[in-house]
Amino acid sequence: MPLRSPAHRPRALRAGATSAVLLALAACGTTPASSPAPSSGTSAPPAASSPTAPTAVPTPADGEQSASPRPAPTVTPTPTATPTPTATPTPTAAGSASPAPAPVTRRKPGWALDRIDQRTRTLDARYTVTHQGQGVTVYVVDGLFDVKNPELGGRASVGLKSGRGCALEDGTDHGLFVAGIIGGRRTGVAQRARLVAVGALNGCEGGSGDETEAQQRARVVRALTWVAKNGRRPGVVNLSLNVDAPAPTVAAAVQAVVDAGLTVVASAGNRGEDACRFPPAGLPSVVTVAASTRQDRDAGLNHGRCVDLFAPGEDVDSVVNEGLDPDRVVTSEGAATSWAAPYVSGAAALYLSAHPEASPAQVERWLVGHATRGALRGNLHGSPNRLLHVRGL
Ligand SMILES: [Ca+2]
Repeated sequence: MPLRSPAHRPRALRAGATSAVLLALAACGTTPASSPAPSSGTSAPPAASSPTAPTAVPTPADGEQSASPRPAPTVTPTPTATPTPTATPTPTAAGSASPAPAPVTRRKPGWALDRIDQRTRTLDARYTVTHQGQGVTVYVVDGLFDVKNPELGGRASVGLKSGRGCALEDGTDHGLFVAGIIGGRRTGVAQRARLVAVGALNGCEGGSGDETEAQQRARVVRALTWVAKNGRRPGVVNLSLNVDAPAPTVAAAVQAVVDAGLTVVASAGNRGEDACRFPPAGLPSVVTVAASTRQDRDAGLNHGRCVDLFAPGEDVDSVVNEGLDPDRVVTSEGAATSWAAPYVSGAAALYLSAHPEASPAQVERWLVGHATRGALRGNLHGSPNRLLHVRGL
């Protein structure tokens, strides 16, 4: 597949009614794939976010279907999720880590980094932060990926070796792309955060095919349980995946991670439906992230009262394997909440590097309270009008 395919329309990869774990990397059928805007040194954008919702299990031959129509939901409409609290009052002292570091500016970043460090829409071709995630560990609960990729700056390692990676139709590695948004040296929000790969998937399309729905969930639960037991504070857990039905075991495992003091960030999901129905989106104490576009519009994916805030999720830059692109950085096409959540995870790492003792509730309160209000235009489908903002630590 050509890496540059501006007219590429993402194709559906999702499996049929048996799928339980959906990677949140949908393409929004209503969102035009805008032309890629390579940032400095980046190149060749493959359509990184092709599938509407590839599953953790091998996908049957749905690869040819159009992504536009929402697949008939296999969801059981029984939201176990409760709305995520927008603010939790636990003002314990979240001590400052160190003397205020000097701001660091990256020039010509991708539009997403450029956007989240400023309140206004007109981009200034700069991404400036003071804290950079130093001292913070971000757990990427996802398909396993190559932690040696130079773009991860030697800061990544494998925590739980379980299952295998998820390579999207165009070759983009899902977990790697997520990790690159969190902490890639050129594309990451938090360029000094540690990244830990926690295996929670077993492929995502056309692969193994031998895991049942229960096995998929069990793998996600196992990954979360590992984090709850082994996760280091200050820490953040990124979940760019969703379950398409109520899942008490997943909810309990997520809560155990929060109880262990780690901040959990989840994608809202990509069906264009109520995010509350796709845990871990909307679970208590989880920061739930919807995707916005370069034009500050709702990307049209999951939405509603369970969303805490928006972050960029369309045409974003991140890391791929060298075999896919020699520069290892590409711009995705289409929209995906898989790509939006890691911007918030990176932001949580920035905050925790300034306030290492902060509780998950405090981190969430900062993320939500510090977001830019009223920046998003158009119909938000019931989601709050808040856009991630990272300056001012
Ligand atoms: Ca900027």
